[in-house]
Amino acid sequence: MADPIIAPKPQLARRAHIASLEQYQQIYAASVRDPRGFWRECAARVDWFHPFERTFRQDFANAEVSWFLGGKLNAAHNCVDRWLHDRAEQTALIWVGDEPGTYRHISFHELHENVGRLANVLRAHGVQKGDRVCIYLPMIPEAAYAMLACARIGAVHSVVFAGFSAESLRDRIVDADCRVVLTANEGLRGGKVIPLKATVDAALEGTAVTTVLVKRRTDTAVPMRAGRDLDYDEQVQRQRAYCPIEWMDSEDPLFVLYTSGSTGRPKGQLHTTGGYLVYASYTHEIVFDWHRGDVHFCAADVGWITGHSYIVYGPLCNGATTVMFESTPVYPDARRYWQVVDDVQASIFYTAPTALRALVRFGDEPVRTSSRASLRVLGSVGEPINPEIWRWYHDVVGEGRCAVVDTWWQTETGGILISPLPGATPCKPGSATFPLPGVRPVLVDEHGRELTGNDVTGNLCLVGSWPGQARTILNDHERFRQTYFTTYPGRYFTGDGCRRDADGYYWITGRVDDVLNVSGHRLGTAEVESALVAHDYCAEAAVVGCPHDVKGTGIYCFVIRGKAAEGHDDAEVEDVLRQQVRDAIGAIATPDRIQLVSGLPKTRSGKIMRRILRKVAESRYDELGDISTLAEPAVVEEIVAGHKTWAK
Ligand code: 7RM
Repeated sequence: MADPIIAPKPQLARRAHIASLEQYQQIYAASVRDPRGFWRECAARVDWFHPFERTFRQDFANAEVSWFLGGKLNAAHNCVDRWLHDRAEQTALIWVGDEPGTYRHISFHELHENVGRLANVLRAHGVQKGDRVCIYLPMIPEAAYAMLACARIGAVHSVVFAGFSAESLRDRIVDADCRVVLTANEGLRGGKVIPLKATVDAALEGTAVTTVLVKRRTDTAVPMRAGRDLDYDEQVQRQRAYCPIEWMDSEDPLFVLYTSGSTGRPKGQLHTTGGYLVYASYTHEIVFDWHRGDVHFCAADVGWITGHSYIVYGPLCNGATTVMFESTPVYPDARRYWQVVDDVQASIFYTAPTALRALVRFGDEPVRTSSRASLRVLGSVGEPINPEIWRWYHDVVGEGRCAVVDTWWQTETGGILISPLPGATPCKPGSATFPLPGVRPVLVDEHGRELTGNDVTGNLCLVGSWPGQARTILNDHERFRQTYFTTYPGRYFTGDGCRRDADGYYWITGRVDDVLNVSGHRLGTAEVESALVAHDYCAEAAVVGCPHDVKGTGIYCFVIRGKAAEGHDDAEVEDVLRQQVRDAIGAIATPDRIQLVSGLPKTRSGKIMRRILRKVAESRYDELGDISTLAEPAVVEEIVAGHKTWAK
């Protein structure tokens, strides 16, 4: 049966930047015919201190791309100063606090002052162009000030999601060699207190950090180490509001952001100034069909790329009003998002399917109590959106009037690559539809052969660079090249599987590597495994994904007990190991199931057959395939039996 198609709403098309499928197709065709011309024109949307001389250079064999060469600009100038002449009193940032009804409106003028003062504080503490600064803050305006203050003076920010553990934080601080950390005494989310400063204290042992700036978010006094820790407010009060701008080369780094891969520790993806900014602002405008005056509400956390590109840089670079939401979708109850939408009169709302799946369980009533009349565009990001959830988003949240944009992209891509456009694209629920202008996806089979034509399934690659592409992995360019450019030479490999249907629509099928997508967050199975084996209750571990109603993918761990676990009952061992993973990585990595086993399915050469474990975790016992090559085929029976008792 053919998939149903939802046509773009005429009332959206009437005023849209890209207002019909034909117009999209024309722009797209022109963009791939003449990428240099297309991106040169596109780059005019940002303010250049000095114009660029060359649009781009690309050498995928060496994993080298550069954009807008020779140009000079500053991201904070573009996000703040640039708007002072005509919208100084317009709200730049609406902060939505954890407690319902808590709002703060920060104008571009105030944003300028806050960023300037903080930039001067950083300078006063020796931060110079190119230095890395770690930001471990909750969702408070200071997180945006911190990012922009770094950008203003040419420092490279490394935002670490405030849900990560001390150990994860330390790894990132050490890897990026940060000397300065910005944090808060505590965070507040869903009425719960998060002890951020205590986590920072634990993380800093043995690092080179000299300065910690501590913002007071709650009334709790926290221990401050003399000579290292400083009160944020005291420091900014001492500085003047104006801080001169450091003009950056297009290819000077703007930020590093860590993301999980299939092997080893998370990698620091490095984004540079010119290309990233052009791409974040362009995609923000066309994908959400943003117009001046629209309030943009992206419910992500600034600790992820979605927050970087679509809370801070994209919207602010367009002079938009952007919302920063400190709370959760269910605090104090499931009406919260829609209440905020009404209160701030949001035109655009952007979240992950996992949040929608959690809300669907409460039925339509919590949605219906709100008006939502201000909404025009509903975005989805982070994981495939099930067609039923897409429908609910469209029919119930959007009351059939709003466009739903299922946006596919990655930390590495800097911005959205495949997505419908509100005024132009006929949608199929569950499909991210078509590539944005200037983006060239290809599907390849396991031999690297390009699958041309439609109705094909393969691995998703990109040919041709786009300005938002990450330039390298911090301190490890070779790993960058290996990971993304060697599997299919001449192409960037995304790690995702994808189908292009008979009508040319793209359907992302999920990761084809050992990366799990848990509630829209990336997690390497290898990371969870190393956390487990670091405990002496665990001798060996294999981690795979399992279906999960809300998270999309859950974390399923097969564990062989360590000697130290002898004499402890199963439940206790499981609890200890579950806590171990939380402590090592953070709450987002909490295992959904730990199954104690006496052996793991291995080949005779000792390689764990994950394929089998994946099938077991999905309850697909009939699809285990050939297990005769296993060293001990009998362990499979035990594993299946153990899984059945849990999954029944
Ligand atoms: C923005 C972000 C990237 C991975 C990516 C995919 C998955 C993201 C979608 C999606 C299906 C989508 N960055 N993914 N968006 N899968 N449909 N619309 O999420 O680096 O954290 O994750 O997320 O597997 O490779 S990320």
